[in-house]
Amino acid sequence: MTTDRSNRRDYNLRDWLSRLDATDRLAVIKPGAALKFELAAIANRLDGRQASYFPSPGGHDVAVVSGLISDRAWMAEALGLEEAELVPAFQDAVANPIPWVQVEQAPCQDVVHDDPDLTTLLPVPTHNEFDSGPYIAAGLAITKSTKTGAQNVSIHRLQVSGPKELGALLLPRHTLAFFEEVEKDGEDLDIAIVVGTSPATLLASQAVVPLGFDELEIAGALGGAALEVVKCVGSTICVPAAAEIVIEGRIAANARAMEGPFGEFPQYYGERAERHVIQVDRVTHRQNPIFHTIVGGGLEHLLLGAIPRESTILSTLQRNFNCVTNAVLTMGGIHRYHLVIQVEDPKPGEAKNILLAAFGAHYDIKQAIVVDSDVDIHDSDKVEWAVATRFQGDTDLVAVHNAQGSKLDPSTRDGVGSKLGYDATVPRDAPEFKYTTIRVPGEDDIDLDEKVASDTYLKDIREDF
Ligand SMILES: [Mn+2]
Repeated sequence: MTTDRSNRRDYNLRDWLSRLDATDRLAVIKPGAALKFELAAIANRLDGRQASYFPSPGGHDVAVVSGLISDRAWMAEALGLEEAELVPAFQDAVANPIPWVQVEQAPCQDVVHDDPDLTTLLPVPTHNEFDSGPYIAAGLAITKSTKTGAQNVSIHRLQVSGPKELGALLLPRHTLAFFEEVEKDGEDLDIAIVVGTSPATLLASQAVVPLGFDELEIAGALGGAALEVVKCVGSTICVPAAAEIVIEGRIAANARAMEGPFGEFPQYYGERAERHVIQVDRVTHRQNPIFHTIVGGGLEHLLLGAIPRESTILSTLQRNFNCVTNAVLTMGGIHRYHLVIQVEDPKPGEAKNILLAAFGAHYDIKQAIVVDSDVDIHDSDKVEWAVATRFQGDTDLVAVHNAQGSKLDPSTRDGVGSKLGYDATVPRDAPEFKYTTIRVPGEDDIDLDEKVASDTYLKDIREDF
């Protein structure tokens, strides 16, 4: 499974902004939009149509951008791909990562602040109504295992708690694993938070891959060339050289503080609780840096999770089931919880096995539907039609109760809930005509311009009405 990378185009952030601008997809916002609510309000109103660029938000001299990638087609374009190539390209990048190359000098270290005050240095916005305050929402957190030296990249919501303090939600994944390796000995863990990277790096950061995979190597493969990185000023962590802003610090051992609430992807708030604390030592940035923010619950937030998850889920399913051709996390299921799987000629009963495997592929998945190859899985009406006409609750339903789900789904019991699977494929032993879909011969070939009457002919007809 290798993809042709010759046409690959990895836009860096600034080139991508120029591309959006040149194609009427970048709204430049007048100076003065307030960082609290107003910036997010404008970004949300433009979400999916235009990215929003604030050259001087709230009187700040650092620009903010939001909505960089709020459509699958935009993401494909930013990587020099067709939309249908996006998930296969991500699968390929995960399977064939490209090691990064280290450079000595990098734009992201043009300016160095050794005594930064996060409350004034960066234009950090407050997004949703009950957010506890300003959040760095699009920061790529890079850490390094003290055991193996492997790096990890992930995005965590980061509350600005003080001039040099961030509150972080670390889910039980890789950043937390690296931190727990050192916290037991009372040691802090170095961290770099990178704001403003290429679309490829942003997408790669969300890869659902095992511990030990460096997502920056996936970013390189996705972009078609090794990523250039530079060593942090105060640690051995390597960060993308072309990044806009790098916040260097440490996840503090034996420190916890209140964090949240924060508006999350399910369109509800992540709750306030005792969370990890990051002490900030330094901020480096480009000349005239651009601060990227992802408004919680917006299309950019949803989409960045969707593509990498679809890729991993599809790879997992395809390892065991030859008949699986495609999978999509639907928008209605906030690109996390509801999955549609397409199959080509499954064996009797196989759809049920696929459903069970889907529940194991990612704990977030709550509902999965298997459909045949004649159903467009990107069209929710077509998927619903398949359920309406090819599914019966007594024979085609798989239900698993008291399973691990998403803690951010408010209907779960602290992340424990039910999973439902629908086999909406045509039964293999059904009489053929029973499921023959209706079709008017020649419908697709009709040239309406040729068949629909012109005005002069109509005049005569209308006199007969
Ligand atoms: Mn990881």
